Amino acid sequence: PRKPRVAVVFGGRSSEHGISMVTAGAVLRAIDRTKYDVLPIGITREGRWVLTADEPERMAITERRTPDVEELVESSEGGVILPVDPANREVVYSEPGSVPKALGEVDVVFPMLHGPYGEDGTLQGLLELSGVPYVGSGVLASAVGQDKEYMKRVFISFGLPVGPYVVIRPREWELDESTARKKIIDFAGEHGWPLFVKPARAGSSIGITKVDDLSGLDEAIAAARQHDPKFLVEALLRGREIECGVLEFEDGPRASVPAEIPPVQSHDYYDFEAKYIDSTPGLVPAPLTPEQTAEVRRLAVEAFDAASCEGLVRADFFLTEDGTFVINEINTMPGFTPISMYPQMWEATGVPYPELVDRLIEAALRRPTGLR
Ligand code: G1L
Repeated sequence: PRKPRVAVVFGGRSSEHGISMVTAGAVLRAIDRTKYDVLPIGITREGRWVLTADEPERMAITERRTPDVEELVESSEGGVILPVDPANREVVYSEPGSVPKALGEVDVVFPMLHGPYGEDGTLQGLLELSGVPYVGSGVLASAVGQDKEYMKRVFISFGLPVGPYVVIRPREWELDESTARKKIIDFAGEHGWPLFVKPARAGSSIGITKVDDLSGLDEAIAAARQHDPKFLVEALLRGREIECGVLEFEDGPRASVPAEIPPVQSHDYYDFEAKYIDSTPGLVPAPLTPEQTAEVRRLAVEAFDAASCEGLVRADFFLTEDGTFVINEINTMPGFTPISMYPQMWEATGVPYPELVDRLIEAALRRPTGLR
């Protein structure tokens, strides 16, 4: 019987084009070629879908330069992938001015795109309509994972512990800035400064500002609203940052050993460069009591189920000074190079990187298409 064909989709129009490509290179290297055929599909910065060379060595970072899909386009003309024909699940490749050539049936897609049109559920929706199974969460969980307001609403409704926050919606701000500002000042009166102002729907730590007092508030709001007209204000949670990975096994989701992100002095929070490229600054496993470890693993699986995640999720917590865990967020597409936190947490749990990649593909292939 023929091997299942895995299409790895990476690059894209986001600022994390290079990170996505580096990560896809690691995944391409880890896929067992005796078991699967692979189809590397790059999306250029302009948004063209192209077949790339299957040369993961050329997808690494060199002297602080990240690779670019454009450099790996197979044909000099740069043909275009017409996503997928739902009738026969064929991915089609078209050289400019020529008849499209079928690339063959795709059995599963490994989506590796960041931000809008990647991890927010839209690509997952295209794949649903195409009837092609894919790795990771579906439309709903991806969208919930991308919107900090709805993420918190889901956690709260499932009884998970969430920190104090307020949401300012686009019309609320546009119609009456001063009332919206008062809502934030009242929140600060109750929870104290500093506050964090965050765009509701932006990946990583983009557009987030720590605000020490009223004088910095308007600038922080403007920064957040550059990324999303909806924003959140959160209280500072004093305590330790603990993360936990969840992975779908044959019999359901399991949590990894947790990790601790030590506080950083240089920047106020863990930025996306640090998250995706730098070697993990985390302590794996986190130095926690057996009871704390069990508790955070239970909460991580509850968060996975609350958001209807599939495949994997990274759940991020604060262990507050009173000894209780508060869930900060989930990430349906966590940093995924072999040195990123999520793979490191599974490595420490006994699942090496190639097995992790294989389990994700297997979970996607087991999943029925359509309602589930
Ligand atoms: F498909 C998975 F496994 F769900 C998956 C896909 C993508 C896990 C992690 C990622 N991560 C990335 O693609 C990225 C961190 C490079 C950009 Cl979101």
